[in-house]
Amino acid sequence: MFNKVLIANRGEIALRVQRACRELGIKTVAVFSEADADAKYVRLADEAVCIGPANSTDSYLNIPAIISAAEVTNAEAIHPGYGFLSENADFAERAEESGYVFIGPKPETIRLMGDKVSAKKEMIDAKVPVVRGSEGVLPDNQKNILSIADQLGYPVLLKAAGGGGGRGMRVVTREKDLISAVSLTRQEAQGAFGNGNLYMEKYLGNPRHIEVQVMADSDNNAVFLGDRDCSMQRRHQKVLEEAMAPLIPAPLKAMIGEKCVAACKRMGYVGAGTFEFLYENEQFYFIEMNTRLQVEHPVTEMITGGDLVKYQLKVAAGEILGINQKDIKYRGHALECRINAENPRSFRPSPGQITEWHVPGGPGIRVDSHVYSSCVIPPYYDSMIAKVISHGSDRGEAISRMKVALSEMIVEGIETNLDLHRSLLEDDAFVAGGTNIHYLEKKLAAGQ
Ligand code: MV4
Repeated sequence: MFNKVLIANRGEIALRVQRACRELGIKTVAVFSEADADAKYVRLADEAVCIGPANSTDSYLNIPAIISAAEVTNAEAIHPGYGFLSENADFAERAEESGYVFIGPKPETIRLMGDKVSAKKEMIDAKVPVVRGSEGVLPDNQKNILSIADQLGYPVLLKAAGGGGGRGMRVVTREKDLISAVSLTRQEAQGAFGNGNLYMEKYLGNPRHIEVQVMADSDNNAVFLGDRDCSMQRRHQKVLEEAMAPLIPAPLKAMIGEKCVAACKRMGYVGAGTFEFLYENEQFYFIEMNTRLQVEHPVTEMITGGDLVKYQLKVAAGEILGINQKDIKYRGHALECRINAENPRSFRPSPGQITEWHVPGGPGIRVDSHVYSSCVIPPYYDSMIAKVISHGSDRGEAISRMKVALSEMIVEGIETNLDLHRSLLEDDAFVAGGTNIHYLEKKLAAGQ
């Protein structure tokens, strides 16, 4: 096992990774920007290195500064967390060239999944079901583009190969809009990702967003650790997640899980990964793969009893996973509410000083947060300040426990989305389970 790991991230995930390291007897190096000098994760780390000014471009995205921090502290490995450089293949490559283990899949795997066209091709080859669409990159020829859309039937969705997570997409409902939509989306993609390649898919109207968690070691062992439902979202920001996804037949889940495992083995995947699917009319359609640990990993940990970060550290150090698929047992149900520092009506970030901070507790409650009373939430980064996770013997108990938890939670000095979560937990459609990706936005638009 490693002696010392550098954590190339901030906030709650920096603390989460630090805790796993400490359990395994690994020393930790925190890196921080000038805005995070007083952060909890900085104080708790064995060592801390300032890597630049508040702006993430100059600090948490500054590859040379992070590699230098690893050099001066003699770290052996780098954990990228989520966001920032976690899915940057160049960062993974440069870390390895400088002699550090990147805690994640190989750079070529990150690159393969980062290009959404090559990712989709890989899944087709691995027999993972995908959304019907153009085979590969859209051609330049207008007639060919029109004929692909004609075969799929409208509406179609244009997606950028360099996009992902909802960036670089456009729905086209009529043939007469297609050509201008292609050139506009291409221009936007070229500007945003430096890659004008597009692909086209049949647009699914009312899907759910279901994802499968996988974990693989360097000896080509791979398992899936159940699934999550992340349909409750607004503008591609997840709000509330759960494991497992409700109301999906177990045999269908087992089938899709096995296909994800086969895909991992086929590409020599190492580490934690997530296969994202759309789920509509009892069918799964692959959309993207995330080659990192995800924000919502705790709900999977609650139902499986495993520690995903410890698994990541183990397989990165070259140890075998040591878990067989048949030994993975699912227990109960878990929910995660993302608590954000934001205005409850405009959803704009609400940074500032937290004057009162009381976190909930009790049976089945876990709070992952880097926040403390009197701390200042800087305006430069993501507005998530805590994840409240509940676990119960079934979905009903997980909901009840979450309601009690949120009724105890007090955050003062800044605005939060706590009331949104409280109302969602009382929402009949949410309580019934299985709401689709548009549900929350429609509910908010209706002013509920
Ligand atoms: C889609 C889709 C409908 N049909 N693809 C958005 C994020 C990116 N990961 C893929 N996304 C979508 N792809 C087809 N063929 C609808 C979405 C989508 C969505 C997906 C997951 C979670 C939230 C979403 C919100 C809007 C659109």
